[in-house]
Amino acid sequence: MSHKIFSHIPPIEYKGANNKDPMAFNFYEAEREIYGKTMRDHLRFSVCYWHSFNWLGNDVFGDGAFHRPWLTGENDHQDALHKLDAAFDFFERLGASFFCFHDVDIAARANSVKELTENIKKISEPLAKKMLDTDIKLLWGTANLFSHPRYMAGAATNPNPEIFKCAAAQVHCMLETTHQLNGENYVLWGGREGYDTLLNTDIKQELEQLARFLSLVVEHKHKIGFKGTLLIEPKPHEPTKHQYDRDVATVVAFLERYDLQEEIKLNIEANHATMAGSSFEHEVANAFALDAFGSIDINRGDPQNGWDTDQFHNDPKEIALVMRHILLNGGMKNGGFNFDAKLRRQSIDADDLFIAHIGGIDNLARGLINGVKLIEEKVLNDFLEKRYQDWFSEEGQRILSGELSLEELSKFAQDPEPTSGKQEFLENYVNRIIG
Ligand code: XLS
Ligand code: CA
Ligand code: CA
Repeated sequence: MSHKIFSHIPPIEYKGANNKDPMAFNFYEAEREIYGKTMRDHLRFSVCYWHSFNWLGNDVFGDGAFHRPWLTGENDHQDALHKLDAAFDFFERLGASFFCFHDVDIAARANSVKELTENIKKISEPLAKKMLDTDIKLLWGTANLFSHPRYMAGAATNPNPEIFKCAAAQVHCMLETTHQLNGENYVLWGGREGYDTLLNTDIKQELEQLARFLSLVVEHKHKIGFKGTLLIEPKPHEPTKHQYDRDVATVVAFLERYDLQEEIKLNIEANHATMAGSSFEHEVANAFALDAFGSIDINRGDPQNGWDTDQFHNDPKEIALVMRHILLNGGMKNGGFNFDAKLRRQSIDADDLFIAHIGGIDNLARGLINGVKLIEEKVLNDFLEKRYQDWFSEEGQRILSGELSLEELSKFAQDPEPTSGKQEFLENYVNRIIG
């Protein structure tokens, strides 16, 4: 069976920073404690089903290039079982504690929403057994509301309420499945919740539909007693020209308008941030500032093109800066780092899937170590504290509390001595620490 493709690979181990074995970790020591928590519990990394087990390496110009014996083309229940075996074999050898999947990733191919629901039920039992036997947990579940042609004009935002009902059926099924599998979160990515042209689109109407849909999901979550967090995953475009959930700030404003901000948090994907013209660090910091942080999909784009290349993240400096925000805000709670990342089409060896994840995990571990250094050395925090200290003076507090009017403030206004923002000093410092 599927085991064959990974059976030559021993469990991946930590072998130290200077070890040259590409099938070992240089930085990730699962049980190493940092601030009273193991690295494993800090990172809570997850492997995704779709890129790693459901994709043959096909792209818009070419066919599948990978050897994935469970993707026979039949896509029946046998294939789904075969895939399940292969996926858990991979998770175990890698030492992953979490995974994520869409409904269609895990189940046999269906011709209708009803059949999909039945297929999910059928695979749920062997899946639950695998999870129990291996102690591998579900970081989040989600429904694919973008691949089937019925969703070409959106799911919740479709002009046809019949399609809204299909989306409701899929989410109903997957929310319950996620709940049964003790999933820690449930993700809603608005893949086609947007438009290709305003010539055929009523934005106001579609936003109302989207808000209604999300309220229904919230209601059902409480009805079944699901304790996980509901997460929206922002992305500015692709597949549609414009997606309503374009970035953190847009989603938070939308949630507040419909009074959903306490119920729904955000799953931030690194490359979606860059596609939106922001940095990954900005999106994470903004989510914390707006009290909306939930989880992370970790990957990267390509600086020379603007599309969603979903590559494995490999910039330790960026991770260290992001990690600093996460640690300063109390660490990952029920979120995690999900590898929503895929191999390059030429990476056809079974080992490549391991090497990609090993690199991604090591990159996170290294970022964690360096993030801690940035915090311990206090240079950045001391600088920030000093920069804002006058706001904590008596007068600063009176301004913030609203005690002083515009008129009163204008009476005492006088130009202070300018101070330096010290950007280059801070950049040099960070480079020295992380270098
Ligand atoms: C696509 C998204 C998608 C979500 C889950 O760009 O990243 O994979 O994470 O539907
Ligand atoms: Ca994603
Ligand atoms: Ca992506």
